Amino acid sequence: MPTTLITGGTVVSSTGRGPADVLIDGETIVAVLTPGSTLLGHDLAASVDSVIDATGKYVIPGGIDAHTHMQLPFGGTSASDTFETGTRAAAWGGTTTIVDFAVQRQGERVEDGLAAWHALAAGECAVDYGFHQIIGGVDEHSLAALPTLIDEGITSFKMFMAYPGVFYADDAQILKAMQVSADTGLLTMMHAENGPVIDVLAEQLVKAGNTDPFFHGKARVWQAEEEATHRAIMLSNITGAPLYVVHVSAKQAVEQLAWARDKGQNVFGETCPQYLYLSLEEHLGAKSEEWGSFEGAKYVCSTPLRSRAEGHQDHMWQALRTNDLQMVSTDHCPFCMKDQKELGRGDFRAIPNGIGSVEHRLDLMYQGVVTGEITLERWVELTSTTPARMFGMYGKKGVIAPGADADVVIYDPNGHTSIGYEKTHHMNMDHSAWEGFEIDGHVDTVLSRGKVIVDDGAYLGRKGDGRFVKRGLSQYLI
Ligand code: DUC
Ligand code: ZN
Ligand code: ZN
Repeated sequence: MPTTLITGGTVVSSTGRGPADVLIDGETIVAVLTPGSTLLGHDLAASVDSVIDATGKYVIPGGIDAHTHMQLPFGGTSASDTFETGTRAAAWGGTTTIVDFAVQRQGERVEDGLAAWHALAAGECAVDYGFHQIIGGVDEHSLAALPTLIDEGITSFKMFMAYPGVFYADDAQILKAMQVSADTGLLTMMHAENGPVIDVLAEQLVKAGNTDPFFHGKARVWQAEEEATHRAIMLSNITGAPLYVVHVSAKQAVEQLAWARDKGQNVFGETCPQYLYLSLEEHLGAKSEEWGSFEGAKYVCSTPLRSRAEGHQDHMWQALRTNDLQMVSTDHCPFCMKDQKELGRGDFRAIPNGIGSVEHRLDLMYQGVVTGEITLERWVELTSTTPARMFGMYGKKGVIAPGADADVVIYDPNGHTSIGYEKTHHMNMDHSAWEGFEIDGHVDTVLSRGKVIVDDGAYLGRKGDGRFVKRGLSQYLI
């Protein structure tokens, strides 16, 4: 097995930082050493197959993006990144594991939905990947299938309180699924927005001629997110199911999560870079020469971008500091403007929901370190360590320690990254929602299970490098 020594860097974990050398044997980290350590009197650097000089740089565990949607069918089209293109873009950005969502729709067998997702991903991925299971049709068959997922290494499933007629689950269905969650330890993930209310508001807006992307945000009011979050919490309270609320964007929803957590409930939440940086006014309401007032379609996602004037973005950063929110994922769900977002010209309801960010999450969150929103250690915790613990991968993933997979990022705090479609873009999209963002840091080198897959501006990996990760039950529960 080839051996590698990463020397001279500062190893950063969720709990601290310090100078250390990292010794890798094949796919695994075997030692974290005081710099300059020798092995039985031998110079280590001279004994290994390769040495990576990380002087002046941070050495961190590879990023884990626990919320992606490669190739997701949505609104009459499909997310534009394949597992091949999306995981390669993830690698460029220092994300070495993704957890994507296998889909089961009403009337379909869970096993078939899962098998279809395996077929899409197998042999295609640049980095390791796991799955959550979307349950789009809660019925006696899907409920019976849920416990069998654990042996498949799928220990979390998502339901939707939004999208009536598509993925929507009503309270009775959610209650039944949560009872299975409580019995088995499967983690219930929730899209918490009151879909029936949103659909009425959206229809009224369109009838009144308010069809621009901006009104996507107007229809998806924060009250619908707060209410659904509260309801999900109460259903979790009744059943004892552990609950993880995805893509939280409203400060009032965070307050609900904080309230439940203060009472000792196993309730967790993630937010996404778009809810930290982008806003209803500036982005959903954007206009451009090329797209006119349809420019905002680039930013149509659900939950929606929120008003900066109402203070949601600042509240998200605060919640990340106080652990009212535990993680940052991307909800990577890319669509091109041409032929995809364009489907919703004249009716915002037909714009496929999603933003592509899998490539930029580590950088965007590092900028929060630079601006003082979070600490360096919290950066690692939010983007790698907690995702590993939350979704049952910790030990192998999310940490630089003996026995862990050698998923390592060497990050240069003196480097710079200019995000832009023409400059640093590898996602399969015809635009970037992050155009013009400047990051005071740079992903220099990425190792995935010991193999250097990105180095000095070159991609050195191959499709098929990534393996399916069988996950255990959550390691984050109270
Ligand atoms: N929810 C997601 O998590 N992703 C894409 C669309 C949605 O509503
Ligand atoms: Zn969702
Ligand atoms: Zn999603």
